[in-house]
Amino acid sequence: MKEKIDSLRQGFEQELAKAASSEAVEKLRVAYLGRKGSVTELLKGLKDVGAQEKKELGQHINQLKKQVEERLSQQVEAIRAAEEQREIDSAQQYDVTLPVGGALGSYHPITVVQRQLEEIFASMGFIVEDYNEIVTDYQCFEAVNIPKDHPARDMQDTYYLENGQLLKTHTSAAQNFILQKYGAPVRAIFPGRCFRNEATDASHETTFFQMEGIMVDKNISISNLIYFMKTMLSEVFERDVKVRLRPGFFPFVEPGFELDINCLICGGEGCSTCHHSGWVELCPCGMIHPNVLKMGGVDPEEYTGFAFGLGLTRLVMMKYGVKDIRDLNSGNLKALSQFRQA
Ligand code: FA5
Repeated sequence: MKEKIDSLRQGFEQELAKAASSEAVEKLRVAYLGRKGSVTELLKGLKDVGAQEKKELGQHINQLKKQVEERLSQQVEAIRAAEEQREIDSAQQYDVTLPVGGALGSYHPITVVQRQLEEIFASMGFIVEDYNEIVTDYQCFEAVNIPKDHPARDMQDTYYLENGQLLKTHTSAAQNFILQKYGAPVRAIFPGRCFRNEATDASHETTFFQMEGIMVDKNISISNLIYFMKTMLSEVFERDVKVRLRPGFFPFVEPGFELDINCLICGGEGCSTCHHSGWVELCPCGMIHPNVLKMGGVDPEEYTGFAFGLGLTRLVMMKYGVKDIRDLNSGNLKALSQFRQA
């Protein structure tokens, strides 16, 4: 039996040297260590030998078994390492020290305009705040006076997460946070990405940017709101643009307005961007509802304020004459490189 063990060991090593894939190694494992494998059969054969011999042979067979197990896992590891090396060798090699050639990167036009707006508002004493994209139902709706089952929720088809949180549908979701953080008086803008389950068209995307602003102080009125909106638009467009203010309903402002801009794609004649109306909804706004101030920890008897929710992506479309909002989200470098700043 001793010779049998030695010849099995030799045979195993020869076969292992030829096993070049993990499947071949697995076959070998079954052939030697499986239920009917050669080593297992040897162990079974021990029952037919005497007690003294059994002890000695048992030790030899167990040594062989251990050796086979170790060699098999060594072979698996060697095959894996060789595969990894092959992948590395075949991957494209980059020399990171080479100077940049070809296309230069540039800021996205939305980032360019957002930064411009941040500078404009900062120069008028506004803080610039950042806020989460995943928010709670309370932040997005209840804290801005849209209780559960309020019909206003239907206007914002919302992506809910399994844990009950949601992708923010509007930057107003940060109003409560800002009021709680700074109290009154406060002037703040907070740009951010918003998400809605929209049917997309030339002026609607499922992912778009807004820039919210609030100003809360003693004696703030609609005149202040109009002043800041006018200043912002004339700074961004660097020319006179026609706007109109009409009543608009949002549960978190009272009174509320829709600020529309004369469509700069068609000059007001009507096109697919403005849905053939000549006007583009750009910046709803209004005087902050007392309930919103209260929930933000601000006394509405003492303070008033305005809020606006600028459609930043649409503003970019108007500023640069982009007819279709989808071009801005496409990641199409040919389209986006046109906005590269010198
Ligand atoms: C709101 O989101 C309110 N939170 C705005 C607000 C803030 C009102 C503060 C009053 C006070 P609305 O759903 O209308 O309102 O969106 C505001 C702006 O975001 C729109 O005028 C439009 O310019 C832009 N917008 C809305 N939905 C989309 C969309 N799917 N794609 C691109 N832009 C959009």
